[in-house]
Amino acid sequence: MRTEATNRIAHVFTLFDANGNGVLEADDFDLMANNVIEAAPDADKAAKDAMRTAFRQYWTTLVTELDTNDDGKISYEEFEACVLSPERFDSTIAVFAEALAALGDPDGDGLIERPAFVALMTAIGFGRPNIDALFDAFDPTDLDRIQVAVWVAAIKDYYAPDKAGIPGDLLVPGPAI
Ligand SMILES: [Ca+2]
Ligand SMILES: [Ca+2]
Repeated sequence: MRTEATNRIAHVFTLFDANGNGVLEADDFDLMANNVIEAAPDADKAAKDAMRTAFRQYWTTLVTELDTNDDGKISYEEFEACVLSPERFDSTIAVFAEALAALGDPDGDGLIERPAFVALMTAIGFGRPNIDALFDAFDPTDLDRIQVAVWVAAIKDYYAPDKAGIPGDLLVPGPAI
């Protein structure tokens, strides 16, 4: 596994622990779903429902695949194993990525404006400089928009154990920024 992949996973673990108690549990994903949906006021109900379902599926997959000690919570040590067998998470990550990107594109034109992107990523908990660096790495148009498909692909790459030097690395706080 690449160090960069470990750093990405470690960062997302801290963000997904939305209630800050050091482990992931169902509550964290409900909390995160609410925060993210609130950050996309222009999205329609179907898109919001899809996001909520995607967060639930994400949690269900984690607890099914990774809860080694069977306590209904995912510790960081348990979570780390998700990058060791990415094929077990591909479909869940794909559903999550599509739902998140769809929230950022309420008019369905396949493009996401920077303020919508910033609002969603801030709701997840990423830092503003990191969010802007990522958006810039997606090669925005003259009107400061990025393609939905580019973002979806980047979310999938974020979890890939063998990838380094990718835009997603810009989300990890540290000297790279
Ligand atoms: Ca927690
Ligand atoms: Ca556990």
